[in-house]
Amino acid sequence: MGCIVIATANAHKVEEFRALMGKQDVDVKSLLDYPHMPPIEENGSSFRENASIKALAACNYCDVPAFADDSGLEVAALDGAPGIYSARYAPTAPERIAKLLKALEGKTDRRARFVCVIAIAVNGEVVDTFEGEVRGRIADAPRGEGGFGYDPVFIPDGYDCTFAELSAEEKNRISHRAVAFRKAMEFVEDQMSMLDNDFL
Ligand code: ITT
Repeated sequence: MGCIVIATANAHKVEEFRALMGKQDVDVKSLLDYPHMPPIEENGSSFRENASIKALAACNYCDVPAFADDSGLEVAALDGAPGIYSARYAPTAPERIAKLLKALEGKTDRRARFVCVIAIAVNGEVVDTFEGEVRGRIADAPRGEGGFGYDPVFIPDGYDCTFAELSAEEKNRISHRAVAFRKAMEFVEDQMSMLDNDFL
């Protein structure tokens, strides 16, 4: 069985990736399994750059192929904010949501999208990146207990409920992460020979 590392310390992302991986014959680790790894400085200016930085750092430190996810919420009426700063918009998830709702007070345009870029690094090199998005709108108030981050205020197009009100299976069918992940897995299946780690 091969091994890969998901270059994230976000337990919710790890859980979603594990579910997306399904029952592939691969040992999936995350940065939670490498508590002594120095923190990665995410100083890129795009989701793609930050995903690449994380994938490379994890691949080099853990010495196995790495998948990294950089993701966030872009809100049209806020010119794309919080965007790559989604995790740093405020100290905690409820505070981030409160700040977002306040910034949107009185605005009728509630359009938003979640974006995810997955970077794959193998043998010290980023081999490719894959982007996924899901479009939707920001709810007037938080609803639901599932998911994480901005899920309680994000209503995907075609739905009346928030991501936090969907089952984990449904979110994992339509999310930005799921779209990017499916593209990444198509690439991996095509390019298996590049991954010298018995990956898959
Ligand atoms: P890692 O860098 O360790 O992966 P992180 O949480 O800091 O963890 P990011 O830098 O990619 O990850 O920030 C992503 C933020 O965007 C995340 O903390 C959430 O606030 C938000 N976000 C991303 N995907 C989300 C999702 O599926 N549901 C809700 N919020 C999400």
